[in-house]
Amino acid sequence: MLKLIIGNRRFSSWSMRSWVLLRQLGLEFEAEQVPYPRQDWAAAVAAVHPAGTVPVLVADSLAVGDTLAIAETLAELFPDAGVWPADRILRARARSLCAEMHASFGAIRDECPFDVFRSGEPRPLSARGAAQLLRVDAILSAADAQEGFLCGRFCAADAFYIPLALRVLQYGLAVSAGAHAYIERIAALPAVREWIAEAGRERDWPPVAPGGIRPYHRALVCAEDALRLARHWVGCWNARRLESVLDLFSEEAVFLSPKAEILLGRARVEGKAALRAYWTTALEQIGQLEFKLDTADWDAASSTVVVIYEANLAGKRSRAAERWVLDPAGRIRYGEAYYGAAA
Ligand SMILES: N[C@@H](CCC(=O)N[C@@H](CS)C(=O)NCC(=O)O)C(=O)O
Repeated sequence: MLKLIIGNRRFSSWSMRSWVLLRQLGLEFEAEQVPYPRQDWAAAVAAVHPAGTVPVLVADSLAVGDTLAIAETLAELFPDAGVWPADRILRARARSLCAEMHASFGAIRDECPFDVFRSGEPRPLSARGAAQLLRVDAILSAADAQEGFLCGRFCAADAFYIPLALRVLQYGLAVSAGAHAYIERIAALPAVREWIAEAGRERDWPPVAPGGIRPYHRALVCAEDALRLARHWVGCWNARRLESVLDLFSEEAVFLSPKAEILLGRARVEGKAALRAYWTTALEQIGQLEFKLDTADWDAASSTVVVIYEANLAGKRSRAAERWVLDPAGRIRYGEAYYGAAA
């Protein structure tokens, strides 16, 4: 049985290429994941193949590193599977596109790191990135009008461009209608949907459609996640959507705040029901409430998010901060509010 060694489905775009190729062509294999973060990640991967990157295809005594070599090996092992098109001209085009993907588009890849769960919030590209996107657009929009793929039927070329195509959705990049039509088609492929669904299960994240609204109830893994969570929290408060704020907290959450001490006579509020009662009363009494986000940061080791913002409560503006400790499902299990100098 073939084995494919892969990284995290959320981030590992190269793993996705080989995995989707195998799956979409209906080839039998099993996937073995070396997940991040793991202290000995590099050593664990290097033990399979000295290049130390994923994916690696393991076939009997062979360990093949690198997506291009994996595609060629699969074509050799399964000559009728359609890794490359049967037509010589289309085959040359497919190989050329794969090689181009392999060697190019560095600016887009650096500026827009692959993230299955990114919501589509637009990110401006540098001039280099924008020039590369024009080339990507030309490639994707030239997909075969009848068959719908880059070189006739689905083949390695499509698998190689999938992560780039999904970045267009993840980062709200502007492309032509033709390229968009191809991207939508590729995002709907069963193998692509399966990869995304499994990415959701890896960390107990609910499955999301590519480019869909990102759910907040899941583990955070980077500073950008923390910032997005903080933006969501500020937006909920400013819209006075108390239930949406409470939704971010676990049932047993504990919250500590000097404002609670003034209002309730004790700083510590325990449990979601008590939090709901406290904030309902606070909202009624305060009248005006407006938060402006300054920054948010994330400490992976302690699963802690720190949010710095400006609070305008009943017309009194002050610098403020919150510290949230998250549970494994990404909900706030402990929160603390701090108020600083007048803003
Ligand atoms: N050229 C390689 C690139 C593979 C690659 O860079 N994979 C990333 C994960 S998406 C990796 O293993 N990075 C770890 C590292 O470079 O140490 C291929 O086509 O497979």
